[in-house]
This record gives sequence, structure tokens and C-alpha cells, in this order.
Amino acid sequence: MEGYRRSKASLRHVIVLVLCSCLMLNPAHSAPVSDNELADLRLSLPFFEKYGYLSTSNIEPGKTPGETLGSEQFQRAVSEFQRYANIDITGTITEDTRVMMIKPRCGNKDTQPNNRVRRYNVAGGNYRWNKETLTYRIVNFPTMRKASSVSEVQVRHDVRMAFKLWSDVTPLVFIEVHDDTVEVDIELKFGSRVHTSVYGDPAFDGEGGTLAHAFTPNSGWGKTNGDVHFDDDEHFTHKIYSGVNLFYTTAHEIGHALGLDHSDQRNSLMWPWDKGYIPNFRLPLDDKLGIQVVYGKNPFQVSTDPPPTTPGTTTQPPILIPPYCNTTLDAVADIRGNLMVFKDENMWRFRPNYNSEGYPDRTFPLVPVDPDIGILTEQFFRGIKQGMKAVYERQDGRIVFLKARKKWIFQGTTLYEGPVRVSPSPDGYPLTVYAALYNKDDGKTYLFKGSKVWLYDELTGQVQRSSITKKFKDLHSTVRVNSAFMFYGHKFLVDGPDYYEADVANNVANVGKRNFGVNILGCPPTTPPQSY
Ligand SMILES: [Ca+2]
Ligand SMILES: [Ca+2]
Ligand SMILES: [Zn+2]
Ligand SMILES: [Zn+2]
Repeated sequence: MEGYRRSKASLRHVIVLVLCSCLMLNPAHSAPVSDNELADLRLSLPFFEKYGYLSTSNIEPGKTPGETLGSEQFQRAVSEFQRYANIDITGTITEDTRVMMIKPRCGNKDTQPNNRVRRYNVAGGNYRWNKETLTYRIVNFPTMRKASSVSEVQVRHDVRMAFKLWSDVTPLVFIEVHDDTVEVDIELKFGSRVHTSVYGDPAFDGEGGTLAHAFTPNSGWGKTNGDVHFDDDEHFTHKIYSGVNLFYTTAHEIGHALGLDHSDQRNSLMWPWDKGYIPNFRLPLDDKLGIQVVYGKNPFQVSTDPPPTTPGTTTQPPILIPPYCNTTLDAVADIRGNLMVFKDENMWRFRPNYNSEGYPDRTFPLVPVDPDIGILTEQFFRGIKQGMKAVYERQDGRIVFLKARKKWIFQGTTLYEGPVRVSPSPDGYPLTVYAALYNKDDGKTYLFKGSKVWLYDELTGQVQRSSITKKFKDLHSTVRVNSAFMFYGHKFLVDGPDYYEADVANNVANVGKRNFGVNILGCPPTTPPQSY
């Protein structure tokens, strides 16, 4: 069986391994054998067993180390491993082979797909989640403490960004749950050696070797399905080249937690070996195709290709300044990691600049995806015509449109509910809203109107009203928010052509005015008279 799935067969093999290794590794019973051969066997037999290349129960007991090394099963295992590791295929233990057996890696098994095409490997069958919204909790934090170890804030950030890699290319939505009385789908925890009381959960091995492992969804482990365990003896780091990069390891393990097995493609994220810190890391194509086989595409997928041009049509005169520049926008929202900007009947999508130094945290200005004239919002979200006041993506991944006293809720690009009439309620939900954002940090939706802000709890329906200057202390009382959104952990409040940016504690970073179009959307810095 592949990955960490409950399987009686694999447990049986572990027991057999202990017996066989004694027989085979005892030179007293066998023909003369070199120390090197013995060392190679001691290293490779448990390794091949652990990673699924060889079941030692298949090797006849009583074989000498030399006979074992020369046996067809063993040589086949070595060749298969060498193919997976992308080193010369010799069928014998070479120096490269030893290096790759010692190199830090994921503890899950390498699977041997029946076809020999280098590619992603989906666990297949029912080894997937049968829902699109998944919850996770970071149960504990690394206890290894060096000056350069990840901080708790960095762990939380890296985990969020690792999930985002996968949610950006699928319909999946991940929600962090802090309350430890609530059962979640994916638990992430750090542990050393024997680290859980779960029967069959393999022990970790101290620093080096195995870095982490994860459990395939729906694979018979009960609550442990989909969980991710990190070896707490590793020195996990954040955005530096030393130590083990936590973001990369987490992103890989989440791949397993979603139902991917290892890929033999060296440049994929699901390749078993650690690659360390990679600045501006993007999900490789192999992994993207793999996860989309299981869950489908992100309905808002933004192509990184230039917009298609239709041959034969007359080219439109170039617009000097796109209509979204230097103007008051209707609404702005972060939807699955892409910024969507709404004005009149049009919308524009902007994606992060993957080549920017700050990627994935800060990549301003963003890169426009749609033509300057925009695309019709109605073509994307049926029933949504011009004049939307506020748009935001809710915790459950649904998208809410607000206009006057009406509310639409979309699941992907499909209308899920609405338009429903927002009725006056005793709890004080505002009747007209001019801007809205969903705050992942406190789970509240911020609704803006005039000098007021309402904090709305989507689950309980509770509303809390405050003045803008009380909620955002540095903000001037004349600020009127027309659009608002949360992007990479910061709140952006847009007032006409200008914007203010607030951190987790609602401290406003830029108290002075800053042009939204120029700084965030990449509009031309000078503003000649508009030509339309
Ligand atoms: Ca779980
Ligand atoms: Ca380890
Ligand atoms: Zn793995
Ligand atoms: Zn474990």
C-alpha cells in the first residue's frame, strides 16, 4: 500500500523485516562479505522497506548479504529507487544512491505507478475529501529553539501560505480553527520520535532523515486521516537558506493530506526530497495538474498567459489610462488570491507578481490579467449588473455581493442564494453598505458606511457597531471608505482614488494619502487628462 494508509499488509511487513534483517545481516552465517556491502545492506534494506521499494519478506531467508545484493528483487528495488531519485540507474548501490538514501526527505512511501511516465501521482479511488471546505488547526509549535528557528507567527503564516498554494488552483477552501474543542479535518502537529498514541504512526528519527509525514484522506486512520506530523527534532526555519524550510515541507505534506502521493518528477513539489528555501516558490505544473485531477480547477483561475487576441478583428485604439485608474471604484475583493476590481458593469482581475522580490507576501503593484477595458461582470457572475457596492469572499469561500438592500451569494461562479432582501433587524445590520471586507484574523466581516464600521459575525449574525476612527485610531474622521478588502493579512481601505492600509491590530501604516491605482494596480504614475 502506498502513502500512509491503514493496511494490514504493511504492518505485517514491518514485523517480518525484523526477523529477516537478523538472518541476512549476520555475517557469521554467510560467505565472506566486505564491510561496505554489509553497511550498504544495513542502510538500504530498512530504507527500501520503509519507502515501499522492497518487502524483505520477499527475499528468501538464509541468503548471504552477497546473495541478497545480487538478487533480482534487490536490484529491481535499487533501480526503481534510482529512477525515482533521478540518479544513474545501475541496479547496484552507488555513491549517489547512498547520498539519496541519507538526504532529508518526507517520511511517506514512494509509490510505483504502473505506468512509467514521470508525473504526479494521485492516491486515487476514494482517497480524497468529499467536500471543498476543509478546516485545519495548528495543534502545537516547534519546541526546538535556535536563534533562527521559526516563530509562532511565522509558523502560522507559512501554514496559511502553504494551504494557499493548493487553494489557488482548486475549488478548495481552508479555514484555520483555533478552538481546540472543535474537531477539524487536518491537524498539523510537531512531535519527536514516538509522537502520537496512534497505532501504526511511524516514529520520527531525530534530526535529519525524515522531516515530516502526512496521512492520506479517507484512508482508514479515523481522525488521523489528513493529518500532518512534523519531526520536532528538525530545525525549521522561515525564509532563510539554513535549516529546514517550514513552508516547503508544509506545502508538500498538505499535498499528501489532500490525496496526492509522491511524484517521480524531480521539479515537482511532491518529489520526496527536501529542496530547502526557494524564494518566490510557485506550485509546479506537475502538482497543479495532479491536484486538479482530484478536485478540479479554481473557478476563478487566472491565466498567466497574455489575453487572447482574435485574428481579423480591427484593433481598438489603445486606452491611455485604464478606466480603473484614478477613479472611485465600486468594490474591490480578494477572491482566491486574485484581486477583483469592480466598476460600473465591468470587472478586472489582478494577480500577484510572481517575479517580485516580495512574493508571495507583498507583490505590489499587481499584474492586470484582463484587457484594459475590462470584462463584463455579468459574464462571470450571472445576475450581477452594475452598481455593486461591496464584494467579499466569506470564510466558507462563498462570494457575497451587496447592492443597496440586496445581497447575492455565489459559490464559485454559480449563484448560490439571492438576491435576498436585507431587512432591517433589531441587531442593527446596516441597510446600505459602501464597502465590505472579510477579516480572516477575527472571523468578522467589516461593513463600512460613512464614518461607521460594523463588525458582522457571519455565523451568529451578531453585529457590533463602531466609528471608523475608534476601530482604526490613526484614520482621519473625514475618510469615507468606498471599497475595502483584505489582502495577504492587511486591510486596505479605499477612499476615492486613495487608500489606507491597516495591519492586524488595525494600525494604519500610511496615514498620508496614497494613490490606489498607481501603487496597487500598476496604473501610470502621472495622470494626464483622461481621454474618455
Ligand atoms: Ca484529521
Ligand atoms: Ca528527522
Ligand atoms: Zn511526501
Ligand atoms: Zn506521525
